Amino acid sequence: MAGNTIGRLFCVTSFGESHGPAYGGVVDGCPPGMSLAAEDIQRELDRRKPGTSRHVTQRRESDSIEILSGVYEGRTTGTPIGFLIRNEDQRSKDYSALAATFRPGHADYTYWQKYGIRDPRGGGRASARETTIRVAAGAIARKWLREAHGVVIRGRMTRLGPIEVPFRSWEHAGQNAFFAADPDVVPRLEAYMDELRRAGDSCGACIEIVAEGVPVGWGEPVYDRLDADIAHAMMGINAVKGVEIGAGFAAAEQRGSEHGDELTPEGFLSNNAGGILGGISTGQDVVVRIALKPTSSIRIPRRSIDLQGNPTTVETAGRHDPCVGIRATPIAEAMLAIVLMDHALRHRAQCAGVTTPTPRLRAKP
Ligand code: EPS
Repeated sequence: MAGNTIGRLFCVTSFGESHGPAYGGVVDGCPPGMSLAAEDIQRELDRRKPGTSRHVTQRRESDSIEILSGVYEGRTTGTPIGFLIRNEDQRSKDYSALAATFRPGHADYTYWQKYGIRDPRGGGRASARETTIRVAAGAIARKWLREAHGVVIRGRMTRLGPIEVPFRSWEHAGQNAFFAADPDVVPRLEAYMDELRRAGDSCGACIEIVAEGVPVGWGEPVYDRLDADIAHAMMGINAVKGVEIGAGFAAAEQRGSEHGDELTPEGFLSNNAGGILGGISTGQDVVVRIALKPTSSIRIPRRSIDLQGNPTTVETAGRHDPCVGIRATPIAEAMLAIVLMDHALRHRAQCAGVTTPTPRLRAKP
């Protein structure tokens, strides 16, 4: 009802605010018997955490996970997995001026009008720091998906502001602060970010996430299509303004003779569908792209209003990501994992015994 839970059979709930004592999550529905240690989750959290390069917020958070329940002698028990990540480096005075106005492009205004009360410190519930919980829950999902189905989920930045980031190889995406899969572009990205930071401005980014090894059949038509649930999960990430699956918006420019992925005994010949047809996975790679807006907390003065509606200007002090997209790759990977695991369990519940005479086609070679 209140929008803090995602998933039906693999069900993730988060709570917490950026300047409260902690964030926490509950993952309900994880099958019993999977080995799970805090380190399995910590590894993923460390990919997202702040302060890891000069291009992101300098807030110092260890993002250390404490597992509170649902694991006994190193294995999941099938009961709710509760966990906590304590906030360690709040600097709430940075936000005192913001309590009386609204940052253009931020949730300040809508939270205030909706609830009539808001915690302005660090953006409160609207803070991108909530994504720690998504990454922690996603770490559980991706471990289960890998072990139970051989699914591998990877992500990379495809655009930083005006700079397109080409693909060279997945291994490079894990070796720089931008999750860029081409090391040659990194100096340009760094120079762009250094200039942007000096100007006190911010920029957007695009991320691509690919899930390999998803079998044919996951997804529940008609309202819970796999692509609809992926879009729901991705749009739920702070700052996301666009989602594409497969050919995405470019599909509008294609002809049917070009778009439809031909089937041959050797497999599909292309993947414009992004691995999903009729809301059900095809067995090809699930390919998702998201666009993130520029961060709204910038040092450049912008016009706004005060609580009485009088004109004012706002400029945001404090520690902020000049581009939230730089840390978005592990978050988007996690959201895809959460959705895929939910649908894997749902498919197993209704259709586990289904067989057909038709061979399962290989993904595009
Ligand atoms: C955020 C504002 C900043 C960021 C924070 C997200 O918080 P603060 O002003 O308290 O430093 O540092 O990001 C994180 C701490 C994090 O872990 O991602 C916001 O408004 O979204």
